Amino acid sequence: MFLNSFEHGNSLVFFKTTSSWLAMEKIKKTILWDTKLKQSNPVSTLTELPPLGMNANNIKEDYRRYFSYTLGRDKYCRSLHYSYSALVLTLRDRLLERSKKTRYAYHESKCKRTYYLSLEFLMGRMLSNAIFNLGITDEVFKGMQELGLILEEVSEAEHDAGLGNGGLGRLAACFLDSCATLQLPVMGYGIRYEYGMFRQYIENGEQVEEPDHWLRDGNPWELERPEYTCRVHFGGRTEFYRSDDGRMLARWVDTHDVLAVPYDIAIPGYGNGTVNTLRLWSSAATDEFDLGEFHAGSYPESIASKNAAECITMVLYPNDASENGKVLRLKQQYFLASASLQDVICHWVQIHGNDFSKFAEKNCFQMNDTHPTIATAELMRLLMDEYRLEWDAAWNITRHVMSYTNHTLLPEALEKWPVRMFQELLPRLLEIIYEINAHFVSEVARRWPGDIERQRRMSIIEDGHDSYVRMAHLAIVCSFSVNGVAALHTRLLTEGLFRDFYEMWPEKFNNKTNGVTPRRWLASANPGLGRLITEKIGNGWITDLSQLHLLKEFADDKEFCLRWREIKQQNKKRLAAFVKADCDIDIDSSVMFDVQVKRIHEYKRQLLNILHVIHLYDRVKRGDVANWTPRFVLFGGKAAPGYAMAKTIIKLINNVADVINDDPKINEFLKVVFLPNYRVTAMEIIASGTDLSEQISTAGKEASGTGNMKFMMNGALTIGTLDGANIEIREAVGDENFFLFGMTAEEVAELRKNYDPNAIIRADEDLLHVMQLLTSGHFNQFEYKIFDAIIRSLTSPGDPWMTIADFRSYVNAQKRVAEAYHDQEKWTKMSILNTASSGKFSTDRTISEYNNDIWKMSPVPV
Ligand code: JNB
Repeated sequence: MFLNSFEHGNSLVFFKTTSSWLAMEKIKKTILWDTKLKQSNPVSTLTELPPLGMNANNIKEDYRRYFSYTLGRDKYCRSLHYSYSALVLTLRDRLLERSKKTRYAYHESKCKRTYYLSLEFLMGRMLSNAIFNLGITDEVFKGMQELGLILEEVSEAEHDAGLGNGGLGRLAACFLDSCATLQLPVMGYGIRYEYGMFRQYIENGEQVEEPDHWLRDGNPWELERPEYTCRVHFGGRTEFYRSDDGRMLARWVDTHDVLAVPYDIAIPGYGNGTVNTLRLWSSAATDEFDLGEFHAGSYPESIASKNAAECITMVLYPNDASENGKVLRLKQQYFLASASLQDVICHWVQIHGNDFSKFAEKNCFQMNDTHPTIATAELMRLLMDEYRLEWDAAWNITRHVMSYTNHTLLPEALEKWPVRMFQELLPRLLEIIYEINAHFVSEVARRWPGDIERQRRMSIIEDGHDSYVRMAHLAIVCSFSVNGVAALHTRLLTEGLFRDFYEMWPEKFNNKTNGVTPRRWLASANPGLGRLITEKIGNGWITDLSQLHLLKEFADDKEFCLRWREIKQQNKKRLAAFVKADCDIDIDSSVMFDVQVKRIHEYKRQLLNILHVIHLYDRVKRGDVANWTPRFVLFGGKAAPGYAMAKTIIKLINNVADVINDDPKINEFLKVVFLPNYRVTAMEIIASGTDLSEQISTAGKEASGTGNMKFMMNGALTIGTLDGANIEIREAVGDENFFLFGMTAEEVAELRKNYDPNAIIRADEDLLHVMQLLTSGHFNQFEYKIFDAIIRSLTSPGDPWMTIADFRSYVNAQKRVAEAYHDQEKWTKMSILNTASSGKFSTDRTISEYNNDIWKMSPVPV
């Protein structure tokens, strides 16, 4: 007989699994953390502490105390890590002080709250952002200087918190900054991965992945909150029983449980005293042993089973557009959803008891893509099974609190889970999903009687030999709001992927064009430009980016343009030094910096860019260099470790770069670099040093893009297709300040029917040359056939990305770019107008729209 046990005090308590289930549940809950509740509240913890000082001396004093005592270092310590840690602890105190005030303000105002559920928060470094938002940059700089330290060097000791893949994860981080700055009661819930996004090295031109054990030296920002630990169930089975009041209730039994331990990170608003919270869950084993093995003498095996539990939050999945049904990933998703909902509900019950009548009025959950969407069914389970609400009451709450954001149009990125996997891992959740689906499908049937095909298309369950749970359908059915992340993306969703749902519930669908936080991506990443802007129009732009339009009147001011150009020059030098340090290649900072940094994916078409590079190389070789604009073409980005084509693209870029950079006759015209390990911290240097931003995805494929906004804000010009937010960027800055090329989404769809890339190649002499260089093995002289897969895909009539179709139009646009760069005065004016028109792309605007249309909260001043 399988037994469960848990340790209580000194005695092990044993229960037969099912018969004593209720008794055990009761006790388990109370001893999760610490049974000893405070009997009285000692007055000392209730009285307010005096506020912590914010000047250089106060910072210095605290720093020295942390360095010498808490960390125990002395004057012989050479490692910057401890200086960094001592400074973070000093700042964390100031953040915790404000965080407490913010919590009290939220509590006392009884405000509505929103929870941002996301498997990814790509925070990057947090030190300079915290200092900046606290408004003490000068004081900290001074304090450190007096201690003989350079703040910038100390900052360099921080690891990037790489808890995300790309756009979706960084968007979540920018959102948190804007929510705190707008004083909105928003809490982020995520996973505290032990290993973040892998570190990328390039060896022999190929990507090599290395684990990113970012927590190895500890994370001084986080505050462990073991008292809020909760228990997440997996496996087991469900059974029905009659409750005291005679109702039939379900319960989930024989489960394997995992503990979720929260770690909090403070999220300061800019200059307003608000500090919100990002709560990250870490998995831990319960202290229950598998006593079957225990008594059979397999003590080590029974202890080893702890590993499985601790594994859940071990590593971030490094896929940015697809995922192939791994059970560990589903565990991560449910772990996040369940722990976060339990946390919110526990807090609710503490204040309101079991009265959920106002729960929907006061709470909202924003789901970042379908990844945390199991939260919908989990909320139903908690309300019904744990708090005994009837189905209708639970459903009425669920459908009024859940909202869903879609981030991708790629069909292969739409998550679906095998029903069998669900049945094994989350049997009670599957039951609930089936019931939600039964109600839903009958609603479809009432609306479109007899339309069986529509019912089949819309069903949450995809039936077949292997059945699947379609997570996007679950998300849409259970949410009151569904949004895309750029105007085109939202339109394509309602016309394509989600058309049936749009016909059924048009009122659910809305657009929220993405943004980026101007605090990190302009003020901090480009302090030189930030100062110049403030000098001209004041500092209101930092919290109201639309004010940047005031710069337009200076676009013809000679002196202003000169200073603008000088700052760009400085930033290009900084970027060149960064490239030199990482790749040992010298770049002349007066040439055009042409940059494409983002995840490597076929739809983003790094291949189109490299085809153009090869074309430029071919032109130089042919001596076609009249009126040449020298360029430095920079690539960066990670390939998902299992995505073979993306990895081959990296190899091709590197091989082309080697041929070009090793040829002194080419070098004065062209240099190409693949920068390894692209990440948030790299972008902070790249964005401000870029002249030309490459946003060249196949139209209809890039949901929004956010890198495009960072570049624009920092005065880069864009060469781009009519895709994602590019369309809105072009509208904002005007066609004359944007280099447009390529097919529209509609033209792509039309041409697909009879696409003949080989005919296009034959008809275009330049393209023919480029393809001949590729097929002749010019870039893989001793690496036989390694680029065949790329050539096949480019020349295949079935190529979904239709790279060849846009080549001519792209090359022509690049010619216009080169000409425009010749006229530096005109270029500078266009650069100014780009920054001046970027006001819309602040996440402050995005978040205000989320709040006005979806969350409907009032700001809470602290
Ligand atoms: C993502 C992303 C999409 C799917 C998965 C993981 N999407 C990540 C990006 C879009 C950009 C857009 C940003 C922010 O909205 O990062 O989101 O600007 O255009 O590509 C994913 C992971 C695993 C399984 C399934 C999907």
